Amino acid sequence: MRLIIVLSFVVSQCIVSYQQSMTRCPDGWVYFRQSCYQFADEMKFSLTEATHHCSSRHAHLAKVESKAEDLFLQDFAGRLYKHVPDHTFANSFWLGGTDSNIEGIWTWYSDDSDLIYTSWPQGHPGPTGDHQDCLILFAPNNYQWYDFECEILAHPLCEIELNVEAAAVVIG
Ligand SMILES: [Ca+2]
Ligand SMILES: [Ca+2]
Repeated sequence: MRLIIVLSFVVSQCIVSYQQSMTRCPDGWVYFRQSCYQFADEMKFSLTEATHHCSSRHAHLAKVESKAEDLFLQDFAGRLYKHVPDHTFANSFWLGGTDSNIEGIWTWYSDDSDLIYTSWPQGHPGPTGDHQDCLILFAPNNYQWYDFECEILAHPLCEIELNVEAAAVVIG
């Protein structure tokens, strides 16, 4: 009985500390409006690999829900720009949007929700049936949203939404 009580205490403390760890950003991540972001510009992955990279850090590829978030991500990605000759995707970042389930219907990987906010430039997303089913911040065009093949190599842009309620408890 005593062992069970001790074990449940340990488990509950682990859960509490995990929730509390999500009230602030991991080291090296960037904070903006209740979310943490990792611009993994030292890595280049296909969409599938980038998704795994983020989930292994309890995160997901970034889900862009507002103009403010969009501009923040574009601006920060732009500051990381490095000159790499003749490499189209050298500085581009994966976001977590896709129309691989139903061509032309874009959803977010993280929760399967539809894209409410979008900032596609003129001409994007491209015509349906073109196999360009994944979403990147495209460096050569000022980090605007572009749809590309999911197999190209780009940097993962991971996001963790902070646990605001837990943060309020910790702060309170
Ligand atoms: Ca977001
Ligand atoms: Ca498509």
